[in-house]
Amino acid sequence: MGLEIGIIGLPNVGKSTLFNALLKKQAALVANYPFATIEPNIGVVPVRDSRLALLADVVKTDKIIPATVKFVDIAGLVKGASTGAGLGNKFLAQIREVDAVAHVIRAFTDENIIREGSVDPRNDFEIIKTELELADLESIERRGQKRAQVSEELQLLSKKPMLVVLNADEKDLKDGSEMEKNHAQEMGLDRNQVIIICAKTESELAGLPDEEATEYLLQLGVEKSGLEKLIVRAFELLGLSTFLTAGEKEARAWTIKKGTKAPQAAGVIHTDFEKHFIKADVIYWEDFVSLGGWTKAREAGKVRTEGRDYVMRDGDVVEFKVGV
Ligand SMILES: Nc1nc2c(ncn2[C@@H]2O[C@H](COP(=O)(O)OP(=O)(O)O)[C@@H](O)[C@H]2O)c(=O)[nH]1
Ligand SMILES: [Mg+2]
Repeated sequence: MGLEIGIIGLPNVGKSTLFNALLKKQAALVANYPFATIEPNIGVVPVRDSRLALLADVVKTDKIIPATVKFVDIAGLVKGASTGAGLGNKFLAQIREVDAVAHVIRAFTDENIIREGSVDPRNDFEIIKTELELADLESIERRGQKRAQVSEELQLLSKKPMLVVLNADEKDLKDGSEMEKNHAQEMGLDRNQVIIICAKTESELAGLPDEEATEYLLQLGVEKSGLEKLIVRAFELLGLSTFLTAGEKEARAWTIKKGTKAPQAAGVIHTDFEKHFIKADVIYWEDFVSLGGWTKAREAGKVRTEGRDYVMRDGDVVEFKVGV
């Protein structure tokens, strides 16, 4: 199960700048793990997870496969889009397909860059929200059905889980958390739905080697890059969680919904694994690392055997036993 996030927003707010930062990250990922064909408006980036390197070290493998997030650059949203020619079908379909939308809003100050329809964060937020609601109404009318019925079968755009990405000035990052809180309040959103980033800074960070990027972040007075923060918040918003596998072949992270039980988690690795699930050997990653891997952990009696009803915990290292 991969997480998919669609990037939307008015023109000239920094969507492409942010997306290009993503593509730089993708280039680094592809260098290690060749992907199949990739479309120009799609960027797949790794989810940073420091646990993987520790696991890889213990099981003596060089191969680390992080969980990934797929970003889709969804262009074409302007004020009046839903009333005029109507939002393009492609645009609507793209939004429907993603798990969540990241709504980029301009909050940087640069007089040289024209505000194309953008006024201020609150207003821009309302414009997009209205367009999505109008698009929903239009599709409801087109169906000619009763609203209550339709809302059940239609995936309403305005109900999509949403993160608001405020593209601010670099100097704003340091006190980002306060700014996030204030804007969230103003927009009537949950505090965790608003994220301050600086797209320009992201673009620079994405081009740097890890150590230099860390140094840069330190200078800015922030812990995580904007992209990392965005990914973490999206996981929280959608209630996602991660389990891990570690063997001779690779150390790997897998994305599941919180509350997923062992057989369904096994099914994320391979659909047959769910069908033929027998049991799961489970140990928390910290214990796995401190004990020194599967064999020693088993000798110490720290590996639990769990059955069909076991609810996976974030950070579990698992070996699924499946029949044939
Ligand atoms: N000062 C400043 N300019 C930015 C920032 N992000 C984007 N821009 C500029 O704003 C303009 C529009 O950005 P772009 O990413 O193309 O916007 P899009 O239309 O939403 O894709 C470009 O000239 C960018 O260089 C930022 O964080 N700070
Ligand atoms: Mg663009």
